[in-house]
Amino acid sequence: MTVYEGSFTPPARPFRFALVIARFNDLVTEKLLSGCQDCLKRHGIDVDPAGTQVDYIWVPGSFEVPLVTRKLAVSGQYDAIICLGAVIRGQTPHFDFVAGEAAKGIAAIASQTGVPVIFGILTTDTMQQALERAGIKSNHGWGYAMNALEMASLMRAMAPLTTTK
Ligand code: INI
Repeated sequence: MTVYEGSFTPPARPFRFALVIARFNDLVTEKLLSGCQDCLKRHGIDVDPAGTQVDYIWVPGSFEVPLVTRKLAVSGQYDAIICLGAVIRGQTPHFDFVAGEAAKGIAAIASQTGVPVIFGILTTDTMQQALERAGIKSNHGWGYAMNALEMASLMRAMAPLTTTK
């Protein structure tokens, strides 16, 4: 039997990532983005928007994330896509619709296209909780980037399983 797992060593053929970022609650999402970029950079990825390894796509809110992510996934250009958003409950039922659609949409895209899509959409009751997860206590953006690196690497390691003989 074989063990398949991702590694964090930069591969010979560089990875390409797309980051989809919601502007809504950008006080939070910009911090998640910084954490993400910091992690990617420290793992040898060129995060410069003018470079060839990371593309950045801004959308109005988390609800719009799946539409854009699907387009990116089917393009076949990316080893993984990281989705960043912050849905904060407040006093409105809007939260459940926005968070639910974003989660459902992202899960469906990954399973339908075979491209790893990282669910980096914080869902919290308060802005304070969101900020704590975006850098005040720890930055979940860093973890999302680690997940993308691991999944991108794992997909390449598993490539022999999908090669037809
Ligand atoms: N979008 C978010 O990303 N987070 C939220 O907390 C949020 N709330 O609470 O309303 C939110 N709404 C906007 C939504 O994502 C769409 O952009 C909008 O409904 C237009 O389709």
